[in-house]
Amino acid sequence: MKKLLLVISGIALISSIVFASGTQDQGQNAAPKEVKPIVLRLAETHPADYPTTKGDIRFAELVKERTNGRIIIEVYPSSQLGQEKAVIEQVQFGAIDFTRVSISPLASFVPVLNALQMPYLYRSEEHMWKVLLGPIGKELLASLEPSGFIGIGWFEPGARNFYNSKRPVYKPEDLAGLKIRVQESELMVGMVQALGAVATPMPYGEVYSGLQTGVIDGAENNWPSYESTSHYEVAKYYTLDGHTRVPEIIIASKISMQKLSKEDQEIIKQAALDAIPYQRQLWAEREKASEAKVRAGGSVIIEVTDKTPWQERMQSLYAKQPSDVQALIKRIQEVK
Ligand code: GTR
Repeated sequence: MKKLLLVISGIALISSIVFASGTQDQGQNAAPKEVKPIVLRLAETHPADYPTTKGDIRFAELVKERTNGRIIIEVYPSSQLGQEKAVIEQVQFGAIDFTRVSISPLASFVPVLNALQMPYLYRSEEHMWKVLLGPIGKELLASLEPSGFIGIGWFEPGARNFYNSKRPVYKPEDLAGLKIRVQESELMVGMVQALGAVATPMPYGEVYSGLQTGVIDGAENNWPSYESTSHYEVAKYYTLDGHTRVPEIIIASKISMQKLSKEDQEIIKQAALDAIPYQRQLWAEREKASEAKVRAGGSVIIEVTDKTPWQERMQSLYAKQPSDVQALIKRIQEVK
């Protein structure tokens, strides 16, 4: 009897081992293969707490959510992946997948974009957004493709104003001879020259030391950038001439996007569009907060009541534009 019991329990043990290992095998075969997410990189020049960076992060979150974690976009803030122009080049050859940049440096690659950043072009922020979200904005996003980029979406750029460390500027003549940093953009060089100042193109990250060492006397930017970079501490005269609204854009590398399915490409585009209201909301809040901080910091803020003399100086710049840009400018002006 004892023998029989031993044999039975022996058989039971063996069969349970076989069964267990069988289910284990079966389990391994049946479980869905662990799919590694596609990890893509987005380069941003601003710090992590900046409204535009937060907009990028929202965009990345929406993509992750809507692809159930299959596509992860990692946002690299604070120019960790390089300054804007260098980053754009890397996006063009697929070494960086996405970037959020100002269209100013991008227009060196796709000159028709200049139509969107002409000085004193928009009547208001609303006018600009109507253009960006309407047929013109869509056409211009599509116009990037032959240059190796996929236009994904727009972000709020605010209005840009001149600032300098030398003197209060009330009218264009007051800028005469001042060395003003501009973005790496031919159009912006032309704009500053038309105002009688000396244009110095340089990357954003070099402006603070440029101001500090006197390599430049001034620059131009919106309230949040003037504040977040601490430029206001070294160049305290800020003139509210609002010469440009230079749309911010998210672009993807065509090489990176082509590796994704059409559905995923659509999810990415839609996610960027859906991040816009969030970025605009944060932008409006930060604009106010930055203005308050700059004023409290002792900057001298100069209001410009009559922009006519500034606008008149831009006539030659408008006249110089090629016919495709001129045609777009006309259409933009006609957007009601
Ligand atoms: C900021 C813009 C940046 C960068 C910078 C500059 O307003 O958000 O992307 O272009 O201006 O002046 O270089």
